[in-house]
Amino acid sequence: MTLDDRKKRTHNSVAKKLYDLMESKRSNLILSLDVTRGRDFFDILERVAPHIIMVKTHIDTMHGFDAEFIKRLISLKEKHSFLIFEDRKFADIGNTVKLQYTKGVFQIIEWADLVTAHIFPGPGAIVALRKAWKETRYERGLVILPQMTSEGNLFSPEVRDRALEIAKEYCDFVIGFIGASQGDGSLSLIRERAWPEFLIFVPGVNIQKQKDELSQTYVAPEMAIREGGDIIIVGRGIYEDEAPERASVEYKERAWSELMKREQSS
Ligand code: 5BU
Repeated sequence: MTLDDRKKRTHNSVAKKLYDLMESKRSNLILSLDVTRGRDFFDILERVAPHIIMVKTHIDTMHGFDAEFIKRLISLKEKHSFLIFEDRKFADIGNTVKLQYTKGVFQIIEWADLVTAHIFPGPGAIVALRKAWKETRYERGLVILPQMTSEGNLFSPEVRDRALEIAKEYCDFVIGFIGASQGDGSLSLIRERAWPEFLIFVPGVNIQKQKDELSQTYVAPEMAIREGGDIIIVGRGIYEDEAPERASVEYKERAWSELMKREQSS
């Protein structure tokens, strides 16, 4: 199926926008901008923004977070056409995740197009996040986790299968999955079993390294896509490079040409 065919099947407007951005920017790259100072954040984002379809944040790691940060982020989003993905990994009872999504210092629902959630607490957490979204007029979506990229993680085939079911059940809100490309076929299995419209986002992508010193594992962009990922998530491979823009172009071109190859051969 082409990206366009897949786009037509989706039930969520954020997923539609992502498909559109992929086609218009010819990119399937997300920048995971895990720098903790606003100055560095905006300096790198300004340079890399033309090449990405989304920036991924861990907003609770940002020094001096305030409303001004969000204003600046949204103005860059409008200037360069990308979406915002807060990797919050919600993992509590429904009532608590709803509060975490909508209230407090960060008020994530106000500015993040997409967020992540674990399914360990059961579907109540997903139901609650979806309910919070339905109480607004915003276009929002959710990505759930059937896998992780860290070594020794405790994810199981049971969690993977349940994630696939939950995504189908709440397909107006859940737009896809975080996938971990480990060369063992488990990511391909998710791709085969998931509806085609679901997007698979693959972190743990780095051209220089196989792992970091804190159990993160990496594959090359080509492997992430070949195994069934649609979109790669790259952090340190870009923002720690001495030329982040050049690095982002390399990741973008390698991931995009692999995706086009996959699309043509399917
Ligand atoms: P890195 O610098 O490219 O290693 O950053 C990877 C990012 O993706 C980082 O923000 C992680 O929190 C995120 N991530 C991940 O690495 N692996 C996972 O399984 C999930 C998220 Br879920």
